[in-house]
Amino acid sequence: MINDIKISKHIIDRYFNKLSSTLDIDIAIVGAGPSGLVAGYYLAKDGYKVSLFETKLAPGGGMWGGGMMFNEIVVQKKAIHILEDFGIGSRDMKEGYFTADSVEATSALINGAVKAGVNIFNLIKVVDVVLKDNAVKGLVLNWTPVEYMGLHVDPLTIQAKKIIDATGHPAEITNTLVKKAGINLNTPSGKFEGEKPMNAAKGEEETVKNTSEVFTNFYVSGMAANGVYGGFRMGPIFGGMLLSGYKVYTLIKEALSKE
Ligand code: 48F
Repeated sequence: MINDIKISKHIIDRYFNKLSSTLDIDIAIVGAGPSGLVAGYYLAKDGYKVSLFETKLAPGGGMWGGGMMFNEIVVQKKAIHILEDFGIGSRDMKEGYFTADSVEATSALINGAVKAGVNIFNLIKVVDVVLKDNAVKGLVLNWTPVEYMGLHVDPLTIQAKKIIDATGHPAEITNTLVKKAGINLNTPSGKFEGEKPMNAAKGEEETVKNTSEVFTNFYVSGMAANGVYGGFRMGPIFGGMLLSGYKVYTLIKEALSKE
């Protein structure tokens, strides 16, 4: 006979194992959009301990809705190898542009990341970072509903060797770091530059170029990288996001191999 209390017990036991094994990890990623999921996938495949925090119920970020809710995305040729790694089908649309079903693509990125070993925590909002010895050393977490309802509940903290801000357009974690700690970023001005308007060609290139360690142990990827460095937006073409996730993976792998 199915026992109601056993159902609860197994969920609670399993979740708390997952949560306590996340207290001290190699890489913590904030935001389960395409760049965060791709970075997590490759890092976990290499054997690193990776957790990813997503404030919303459903991971996937801005990829589900395609362009203006037409649930198709465009991916340029040079990023197709990443779609292939995740088993995502794409259709040649001509002139070097491919299309993919955004629901298939998003669900496959999530599934791939989880299967590779990324611990995804949805419904958890990252509200701050741990700053010690002029380096980012961890993240401060709270339940999304606590933040949403403005409840006065203190957060909990985890530590990680490397942190990725993959929060998309708002670059929320970098913003918080700059506002609260007044630090200088590795941008040309040392400041948070702010995203520029639409220019897909430039935006796509800049997303990958701007993906970098913007403060000690602290990396930006995807649209957050463009927000921090003052890059252009690009709309529903996603090759840059995928390649940015791949780039931040290579940067972190290289940095960790030297430690
Ligand atoms: O925005 P998002 O998809 O980030 P991305 O990987 O991709 C950008 C594209 O989707 C699109 C675009 C491409 O042409 O312009 O916008 O850069 O995903 C960011 C995720 O971060 C979550 C948010 O809910 C979203 O799913 N997020 C934002 N702030 C927090 C957060 C936070 N403080 N804590 C946890 N998750």
